[in-house]
Amino acid sequence: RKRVAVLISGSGTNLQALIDHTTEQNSNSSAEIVLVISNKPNVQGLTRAEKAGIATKVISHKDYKSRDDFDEALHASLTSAGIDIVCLAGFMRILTGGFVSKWHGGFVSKWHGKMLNNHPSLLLPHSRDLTHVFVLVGGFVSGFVSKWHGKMLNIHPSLLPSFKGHNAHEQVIKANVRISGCTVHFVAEEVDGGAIIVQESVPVYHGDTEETLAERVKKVEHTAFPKALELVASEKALLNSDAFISWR
Ligand code: 3YE
Repeated sequence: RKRVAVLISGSGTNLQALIDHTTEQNSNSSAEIVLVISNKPNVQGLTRAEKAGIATKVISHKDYKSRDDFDEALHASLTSAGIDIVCLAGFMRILTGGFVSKWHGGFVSKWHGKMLNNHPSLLLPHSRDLTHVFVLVGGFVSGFVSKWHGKMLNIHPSLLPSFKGHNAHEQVIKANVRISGCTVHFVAEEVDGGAIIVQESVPVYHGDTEETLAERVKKVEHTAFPKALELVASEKALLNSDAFISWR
């Protein structure tokens, strides 16, 4: 079973759905939640984790002087706990490109500076193709592949790519659309911009408020997130280096 960490900032209702799904008897889940990290102390999600016997940790962004430092502390905790997959469940921090995405540094390969190459001194006409091949293994060579590329999921309360950002329900109501829902996607550098794994829709009713809509969307979040985690943990949805998903 894949070792999963869930990152939260609040009440942890999606965390609870993930806990229920992975611990349900006969669920045969490919995932096991072993760590819950909150960037805020004393939130209800931490209590939910404790009740389920899951290790918890508070890493407050306020204790770090830069985003890179905060993300590095997250990375260190996730790595030392042997985490395979990270779920952002109501986690409200924007993560740095170095932490989440493919072509940015931050965590340098073991082999960076330790590998010698006998480069042909004559540049042949087709050497551009050779360069391309070289770029494909660039992650191994230069370490410009985050460990978390394709291993980190986020849930967003709208049908992406519409209504990105923190106030999705407000945007949905203002736009007068009649359908909304939720999206679970891989985390890429662009916030709410990564490849989509699962979406579920709900109607938007005349007279809906942010609260009534949020409540309806929450219900489908609680089925969509476990479904997406299962697809990733069982390797049925694999994120390629080109940021598209291969489905098996
Ligand atoms: N980071 C990247 N890509 C993603 N974080 C989340 C998803 C996701 C990601 O796809 N690179 C709202 C964040 C939006 C916001 O403005 N946050 C502030 C802090 C606000 C606070 O602490 O309450 C900030 O400066 O980070 C997770 C969802 C992010 C939601």
